[in-house]
Amino acid sequence: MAVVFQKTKGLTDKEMHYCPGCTHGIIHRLVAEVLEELDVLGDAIGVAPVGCSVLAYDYLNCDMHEASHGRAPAVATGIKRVRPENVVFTYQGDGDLASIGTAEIVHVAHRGEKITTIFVNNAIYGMTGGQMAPTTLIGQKATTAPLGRTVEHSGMPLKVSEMLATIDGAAFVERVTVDSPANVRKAKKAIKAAFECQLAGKGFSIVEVLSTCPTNWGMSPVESLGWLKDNMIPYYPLGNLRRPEEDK
Ligand SMILES: Cc1ncc(C[n+]2csc(CCOP(=O)(O)OP(=O)(O)O)c2C)c(N)n1
Ligand code: SF4
Repeated sequence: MAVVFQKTKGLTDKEMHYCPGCTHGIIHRLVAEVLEELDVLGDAIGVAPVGCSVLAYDYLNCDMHEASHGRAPAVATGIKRVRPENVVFTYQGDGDLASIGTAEIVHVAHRGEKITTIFVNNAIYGMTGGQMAPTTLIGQKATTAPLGRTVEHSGMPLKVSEMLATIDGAAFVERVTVDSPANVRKAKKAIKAAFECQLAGKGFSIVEVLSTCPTNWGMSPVESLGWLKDNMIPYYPLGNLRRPEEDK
């Protein structure tokens, strides 16, 4: 019988701990499928963050390292420099990357480190109970912004991909989401292109994935996908912001 669907070798058999409707699991699978399809599972070294995806090291079936508090890009830099033959990537949430570790991601892009970052933007701190993140939208409620975020108090939400795309060392920058089957396919294509950029030695590559946090948004899984589409995509438009010259 023809096999039409099977589990990717890129994921372990360990049951994931994510809340129902959380899209971290989908994004894990896309990263795992891409590593398998590029035949680099045996050469890949991932760096996990703090946040809900801290346990990515248990789920991705490649060598993994842990880095605390936004330092994943710095740790990945060290790994890639001593092992340039390996495929090195970080997997980070928006609290980890856009708040605690802003400096690390800016400087890794600035230096043009040949690593890949998967940046999961769910507009809130998930693991620690729904505090406001730099990416929280105006009017969005968070435990540290119970009346909703205001510009006066917190400034506008930080557009990380737009910021990184201005940096010369950033070779590939794209924003995607996983709210529909069509967008899941586009997200996988971008993740693959980012890893291919690293394999071609072209510089730093990052894919921002707009994600859900039904638990801290206080919504059902279906409602949270609708909220992402109606509120996040208009402020964080999908698409490629930077790719190597010859790929344009
Ligand atoms: C320096 C520092 N500040 C805060 C924390 C607490 N902390 C751990 S995980 C986390 C939130 C992570 O949120 P995010 O990166 O958005 O990931 P998510 O849980 O939403 O996937 C925070 C604030 C910490 N461990 N260290
Ligand atoms: S708290 Fe939010 S980000 Fe964390 S697993 Fe649950 S839904 Fe996902």
